[in-house]
Amino acid sequence: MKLHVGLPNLPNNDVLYRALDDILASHRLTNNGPYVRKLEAAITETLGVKHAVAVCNATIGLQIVAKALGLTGEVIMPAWTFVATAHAMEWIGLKPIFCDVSASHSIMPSRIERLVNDNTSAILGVHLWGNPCLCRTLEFIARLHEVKLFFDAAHAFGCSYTGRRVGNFGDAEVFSLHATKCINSFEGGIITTNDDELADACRRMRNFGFVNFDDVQSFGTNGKMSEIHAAMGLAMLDQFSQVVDANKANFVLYVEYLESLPGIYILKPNAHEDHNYQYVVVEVDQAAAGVSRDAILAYLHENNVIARRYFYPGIHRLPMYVPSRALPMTERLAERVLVLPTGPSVSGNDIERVCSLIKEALCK
Ligand code: T4K
Repeated sequence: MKLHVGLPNLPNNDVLYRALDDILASHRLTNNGPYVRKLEAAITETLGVKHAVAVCNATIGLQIVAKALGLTGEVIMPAWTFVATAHAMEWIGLKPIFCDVSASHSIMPSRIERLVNDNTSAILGVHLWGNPCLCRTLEFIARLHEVKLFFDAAHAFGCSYTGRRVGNFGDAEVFSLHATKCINSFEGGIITTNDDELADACRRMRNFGFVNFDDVQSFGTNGKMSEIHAAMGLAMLDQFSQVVDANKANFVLYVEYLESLPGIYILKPNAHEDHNYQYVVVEVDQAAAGVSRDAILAYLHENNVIARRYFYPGIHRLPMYVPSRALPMTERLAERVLVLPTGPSVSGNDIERVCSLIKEALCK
């Protein structure tokens, strides 16, 4: 049996089947129906944010926010992220300007200052692995340079920064509810903001620019979430705390097994903040481990553990983005990071097996 990174968490089947019956009986399948509105209300409540706008995925969500903010020219962002962050901007004619990250894997505020110029319209931070950026510092820099600030919060549902839930920082934030995320709606995304006008613009733009039945007030796209997607999101939201508990227990076990291994460092979230523990991220220091990250990865794959080297090689090294300046920390992480399987379906025995395989790989 293969162990995957990102095996979807599943809801209570009966809850979902009942919702499907209800949706079919109502004939309301999409276009801001009651399940979408209920999901949005539940998320505003959970995150303590004023507005949540459900969309079909986070990639489209990022584009809608960028359009609603009226961005032009350049957007400063990390290259150490999933390719969607940058592709979303390129696809709507904005130019990603890649900034290096710090050892915590988040965009480095001091480097942003060097990249801001007259063409910069925004900073796009990424709360990678659920670890929040230095949001307050970024808010200060954005204000100072009069540029917009938004966040790719794809990994960060339920995480907090300075005691405040992610979803409340910058002009807007965008979560992913993709199947591989800790709460999923099959596919889906959520835009959050505390700005009334921005929320209105996002709602309009996810529905072709429509306000009411036949009043098109702006350009827009089809970024709507359907009712069955929202029902899945609601069913998963009900189980969110169990998912986090299971992830956290797994994380603690991984730390226990891996901490003493030479050259294997586990990335630890800030214990004083809320976290979803949805990714178990280790860094392999080849000099200390005596073996490369890729050798460990290959050994795990040979043994049916489908660990991942997210997000190799860094977006700035992808052919469609070259030429790009060197980003030393991004390159270092791209050579070292290994993401291990977790989630409620991964047992303590599974984790023991994964860690034993890593140990064997070190001794080969
Ligand atoms: N920003 C960031 C920082 C992101 O990480 C992402 C998405 C986005 C933005 C964009 O969000 P969305 O537009 O997707 O809402 C996955 C996901 O496709 C992607 O959503 C996610 N990040 C990224 C980190 O991971 P892959 O290519 O690694 O997924 P895949 O298909 O290899 O799935 C992982 C494993 O899970 C597989 O080995 C098998 C298993 N699996 C997967 C799916 C989808 C299943 O068993 N069943 C399934 O239905 O990209």
